[in-house]
Amino acid sequence: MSVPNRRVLLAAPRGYCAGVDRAVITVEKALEQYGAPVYVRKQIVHNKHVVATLEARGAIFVEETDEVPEGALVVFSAHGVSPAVHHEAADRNLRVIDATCPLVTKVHKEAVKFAAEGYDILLIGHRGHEEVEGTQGEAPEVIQVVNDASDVDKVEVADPSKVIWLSQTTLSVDETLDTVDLLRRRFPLMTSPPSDDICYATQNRQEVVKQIAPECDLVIVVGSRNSSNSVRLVEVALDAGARTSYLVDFAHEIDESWLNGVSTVGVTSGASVPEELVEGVLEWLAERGFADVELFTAAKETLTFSLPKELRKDLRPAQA
Ligand code: 0O3
Ligand code: SF4
Repeated sequence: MSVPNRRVLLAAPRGYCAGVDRAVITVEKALEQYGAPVYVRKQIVHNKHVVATLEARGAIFVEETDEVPEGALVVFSAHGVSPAVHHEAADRNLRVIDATCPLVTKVHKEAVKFAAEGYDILLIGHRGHEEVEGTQGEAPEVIQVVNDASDVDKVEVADPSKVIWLSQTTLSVDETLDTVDLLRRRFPLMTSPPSDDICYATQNRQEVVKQIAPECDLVIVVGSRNSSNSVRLVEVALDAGARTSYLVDFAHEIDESWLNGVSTVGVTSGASVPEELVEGVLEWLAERGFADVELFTAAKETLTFSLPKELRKDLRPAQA
């Protein structure tokens, strides 16, 4: 039932990016091809529902490779791993399928290249996040993590003319540029990454939220608490003028009171979120008079990635 003056602005793009799609399909196809159990180091992507669904099909999620039986199959998550993790897996004779997103691998390669050229690398990102640990592990002796503005003054470099900043792929674009400005005040000769490290999907999801937020009394972001890119969407919505914004994994987590005095609700989802969860939110809203849904598109996405080579070699051509 739609009620006059109540509407939903549905953001596009939202939900799965190319790297998440590839990683989730990798685990599904590994289960089909080799049978359960398939071990997965860390959550394949940071989404409760995805992890629970794959678990129900026979995936076993572990924190570290030493929890995987010798010789078993392990998938590395989309967020990437350090070379040390590859070595640990080889030491245990594990069969590895690496589902690291190619856009995360791109940042790893930048880290290796600039470390070899003698740069100090300032990696802007969240300390403790898997992606940051993986990238830092490529050259730990020359990579310092800059978690936020408060870290800028703590950075120490060997040669201020040989410094480069790199970043995690899922940060707030605006906040990162602010941190870069602060770093540049300390290191005016600092080099920038050869291309954007914050990936196309992160940027597009933030851009559309920025465009709809000023019109929204409430923005609901579907995503999990440990999903960096999803959490950033709530922050971006509030910064861009949404009156309120909340992150929910599922429709049943929405609080009825959030709708008090609300006429326009923005809806979006993080890069690790299956569309069925957004559909659940739209149904929940429609039942409360928000049945009028306007799609707001800020960009078209067409990128896809081929499956990891370790899996492709075992698949029939039609499956790969
Ligand atoms: O990195 P983040 O916490 O946002 O991870 P998600 O939610 O799994 O989304 C996919 C992003 C990714 C694999 C690294 O870029
Ligand atoms: Fe890859 Fe970007 Fe998706 Fe991360 S958010 S998995 S970098 S496409």
